[in-house]
Amino acid sequence: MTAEKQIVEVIVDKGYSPATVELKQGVPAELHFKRTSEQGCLDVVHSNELGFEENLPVNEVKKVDLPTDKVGEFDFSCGMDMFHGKVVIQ
Ligand SMILES: [Cu+2]
Repeated sequence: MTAEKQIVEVIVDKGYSPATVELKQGVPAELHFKRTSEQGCLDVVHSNELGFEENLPVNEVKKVDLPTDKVGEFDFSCGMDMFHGKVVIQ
């Protein structure tokens, strides 16, 4: 049996696209953040609920492992909490 993994690319450019990421509970998951513009405060993405904080250099893919043990909706945002995205685990 091959290990299943959920990988979702999130483009960071004046916000997050997609802004909502849907994942299955209990299956390992990775977000691949790719920032494509120089806009200032999007250079950091973080989530207290999901327990990560990453710098996002332009045009580099930053991989973030996500816990998927709990069902729910979890916010992530830019460094200044102006732009928001969310992860929905079900
Ligand atoms: Cu911001």
